[in-house]
Amino acid sequence: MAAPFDVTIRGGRIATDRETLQADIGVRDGVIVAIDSRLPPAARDIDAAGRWVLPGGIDSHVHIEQLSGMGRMCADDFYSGTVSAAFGGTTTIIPFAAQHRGKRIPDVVADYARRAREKAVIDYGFHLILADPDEEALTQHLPQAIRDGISSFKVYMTYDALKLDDYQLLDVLALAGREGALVMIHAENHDMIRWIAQRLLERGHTAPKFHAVAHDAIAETEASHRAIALSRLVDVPVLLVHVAGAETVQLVRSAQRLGSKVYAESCPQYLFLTADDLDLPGVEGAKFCCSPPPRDARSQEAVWAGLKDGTLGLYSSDHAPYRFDASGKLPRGEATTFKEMANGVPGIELRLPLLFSEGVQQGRITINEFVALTATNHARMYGLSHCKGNLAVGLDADLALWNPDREVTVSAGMLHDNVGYTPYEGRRLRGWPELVMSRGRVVVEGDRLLAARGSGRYIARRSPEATLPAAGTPPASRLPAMLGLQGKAWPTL
Ligand code: DUC
Ligand code: ZN
Ligand code: ZN
Repeated sequence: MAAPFDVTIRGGRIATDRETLQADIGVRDGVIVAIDSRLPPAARDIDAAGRWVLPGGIDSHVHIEQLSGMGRMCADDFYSGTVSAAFGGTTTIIPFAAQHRGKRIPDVVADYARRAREKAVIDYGFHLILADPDEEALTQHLPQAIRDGISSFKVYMTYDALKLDDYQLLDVLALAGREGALVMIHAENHDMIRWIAQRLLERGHTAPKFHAVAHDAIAETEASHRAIALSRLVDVPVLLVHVAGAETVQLVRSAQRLGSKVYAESCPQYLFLTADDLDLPGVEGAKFCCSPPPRDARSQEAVWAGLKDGTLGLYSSDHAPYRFDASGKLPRGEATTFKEMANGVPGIELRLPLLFSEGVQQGRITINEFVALTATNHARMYGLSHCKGNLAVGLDADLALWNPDREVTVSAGMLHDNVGYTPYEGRRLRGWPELVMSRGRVVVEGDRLLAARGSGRYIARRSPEATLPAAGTPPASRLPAMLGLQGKAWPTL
């Protein structure tokens, strides 16, 4: 008789977002079909004794093969980006299909889809970056994109080439409410940043460290507050991406307690870096420049607390890979000012090892919180939980075997991205994903890549299915009823 499973993962400690158990996992046709003690032998048995068996990470904020608002191309294409993700224990990514003004959304989506199809080694979906929400986009192209599985869009409150005004943000929110999509917001006050930057440059303050001065935490908090107010006005949820500052964490927590439908994400750079890292000789600090910038020790603690208590439900990398040369960070070499450097840091491969080592191993979060923050909540928020984000019968066999005792000293040379440096150089981490499986295929084993270029699949996402808990009843805006804006109901977990 043929073995009942293609693969059995035997004897590991399994963690889901809710529980921890010692059991075997049986996989057939790429799907988990059994979780039980002592499953029968399979065509291939993988020994997981002494290992954590965790859901493969979902990284829902990555920039891959994307042209930035400043016209700079990312260093990673869909091959190097997904290979790097896989080596870090991530099995699904949601990068952006980035619209620039004047470009038609269907063309943008088709272009990204083709490039990803040819190169990705793990599964992926897409968000849209929406820079031009004109009538045709709002009435035809966005509803079609949502039907095609792109159920979230990112919009910007800053950057000359991308910024939407409040009127446009309300248009986008209203559409998302009608169609059951999620709006992700880059919340920074554009004019505050522009105003400070102009004065810094006039005084000859051009070094990378002034990026963090220009992107003051107040600019983040003000825009976040405004985004929440716009969301309340039309009664449509928002997700604040890359929350950096202590005040913004507190703002989100208070808004959630009042019942606002605001969700929030943070990233490794806000746990492990501060603005002081930008203060290096010459232009070296450009390697640590992202927007919003890393802040201070108090904000790091606030982000940890927010991840722990659920205020920040998502932990993503915001992998925005730019090389330390004219193609990315330094268009004018040593003369490059902080306004000209590409914004973004790499993190797709180290996102999980950093949180595992400094969060789980240091006792700041539990292993189940790790799973929720890195996989399950992303699946719920972004309409993937019918197939991804946990270890359960019926879900894709996307998982990683973590050796909790493996010690690693981070260096750029060990990573698989195409960036050439890492902001985490020299850090000592404990715990590493040694075997990574995507839909039942072993894609990484030790230092070997076993997946073929183009073997990742596009996943059409559904509407976000659930929200994170909201404590109160929102002070209701009567506007949605008066304007006929009611859309999809958003259940509470
Ligand atoms: N916003 C991002 O989300 N990523 C990189 C830079 C930025 O401004
Ligand atoms: Zn952003
Ligand atoms: Zn980003």
